[in-house]
Parts: sequence; structure tokens; C-alpha cells
Amino acid sequence: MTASSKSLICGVLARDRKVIAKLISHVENAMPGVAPILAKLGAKGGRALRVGITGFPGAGKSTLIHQIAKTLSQKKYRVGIILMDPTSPFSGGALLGDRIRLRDIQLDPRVYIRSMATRGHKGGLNLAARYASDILDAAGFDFIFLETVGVGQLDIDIASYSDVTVVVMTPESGDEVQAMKAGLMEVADIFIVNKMDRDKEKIYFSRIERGLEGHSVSRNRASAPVLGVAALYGEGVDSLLRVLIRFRVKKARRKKSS
Ligand SMILES: Nc1nc2c(ncn2[C@@H]2O[C@H](COP(=O)(O)OP(=O)(O)O)[C@@H](O)[C@H]2O)c(=O)[nH]1
Ligand SMILES: [Mg+2]
Repeated sequence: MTASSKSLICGVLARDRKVIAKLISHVENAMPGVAPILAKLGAKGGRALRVGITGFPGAGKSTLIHQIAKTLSQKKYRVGIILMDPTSPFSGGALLGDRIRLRDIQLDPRVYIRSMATRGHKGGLNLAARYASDILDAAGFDFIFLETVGVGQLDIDIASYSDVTVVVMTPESGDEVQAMKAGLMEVADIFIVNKMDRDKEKIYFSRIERGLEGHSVSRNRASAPVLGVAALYGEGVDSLLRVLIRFRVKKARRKKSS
């Protein structure tokens, strides 16, 4: 292992943001020599809870992640965020209001945000995102959120190595639920119906719930909880947080006993 590889590893373990950013770029560009570094770091990780957040553009994924990250940070957890959504407000396409809201977590020393371009990954975006998660895991982040657009194979790939998969919808998503890639519905652990401030008519919510119930019956596994939230106002985010913290405790127990 070269001296520069060693210094990259030390930098990541010391949670040096510049080094983390540099190594993730190496991964994106499939730089030679990166594999042994990832192998070393991979062995250091395993503590973080990896949460895939998916759903149609505009459903409120970024807003939700922002709220969760802010609250987790207040509780002294460290949060890594990986964005693979080109429309994400984190990645610069933000409305002014979004930017102002996001500034507080971008400056938060317990939060690290990385957006990944959806083009130009030599080894594939999916693999790059996976390695980026490994890097953040090794760096000691407690939670890692991966935001994807929710319409393609990538979401299902990410779900395959996430500990928890959250599907975000809105009250009028009834038809989207039908249209959503079947495989994605199968892997969802939690369904979020966002923007409940806008459409309090419970009829929408119960329609989605009913649609999802039919789904869990057909996939023959315990039904995933359906939580109504208003991410923009932080309403209902606490119950999602409790579920995620519980998942993390369970993961830590499994790791201990294995
Ligand atoms: N009314 C309302 N708007 C919301 C809520 N959550 C997000 N939004 C808005 O919906 C738009 C899309 O949100 P964003 O988080 O970028 O969605 P994403 O594409 O899924 O990441 C933004 O203008 C948000 O301000 C909510 O709970 N209520
Ligand atoms: Mg987004």
C-alpha cells in the first residue's frame, strides 16, 4: 500500500471532509489503486444504518432528509447524506427558500452531504454510491441516507444494500403507487405519505393505505408501516425518527451477536 493510500485511509478514519470528498471522487472515476483502500475501509465499517430514500421527484425526499438530519444532529448523531437525484435542491437546483433552509445543515459539523452526478461513473453509479456509503460508514457516521429518484433499477439496487428502504409519496400518489416499479414496492420497509398539511382529507391517505395493504398481503410479509408526515413543517418526522433509531439498535445487536 502506498503512502498516499495510507494517508487517505487515515484521513477518512479521522473524518477529514476533504479526504472523504477526494476518495469519493476517486471512486467515481474508478481510479486505479482505490480497491485496496476500499477493502481496508470496508473492514472498519458496519456500524452505520444505511437508509435508502426513494420516491418520485417532488415528493419531498430532500426536505424529509433535511428535517431528519437536523433532528438527528441535535441528538448528537452523525449523518451522512448521498444524493443521486439530479433535481435535488442539495445539488444546486434549489429554490431560494430551499437553499436558506439547507444552509444550516450544510454548515453542521455532524452532517456531511455529497451529491453524486448521475453521469460519468466509470464503474456505474450504483457501485460508486455503495462505496461512498462504505467510506462514510468507516468515517463513523451513524446514519447514511441515500436519496434516489425512485423510478428505475438504481433504486432497487440501492435497496439491496440499504438496511432500510423508505418510499416517499404524497396524498395524491394513489395512481403513482400503482405505477411505481413493482420491485420497489416489494423492498419498501416504510412508506411515507408526505405533504399531509396540504391535503388533510384522510380519504387519500386511506386509499394509499388500502393499496399498500393489498400489496403486503400479496408479498406475504409483515406490512410496512405507513406514516403521514409534513416534512416541510417537521410534522410527523419524529415517528419516522423513532422507527429509524429502532432499526439502528436492532442492527447493532445483530452485529454484536454475529
Ligand atoms: N406543502 C408541502 N410542501 C412540501 C412538503 N415537503 C416538501 N415540500 C415541497 O415540495 C417540493 C419538492 O420537495 P423536495 O424535497 O425537493 O422533493 P424531492 O424531489 O423528492 O427531493 C419543494 O418545493 C418542497 O418545499 C410538505 O410537507 N408540505
Ligand atoms: Mg431531492
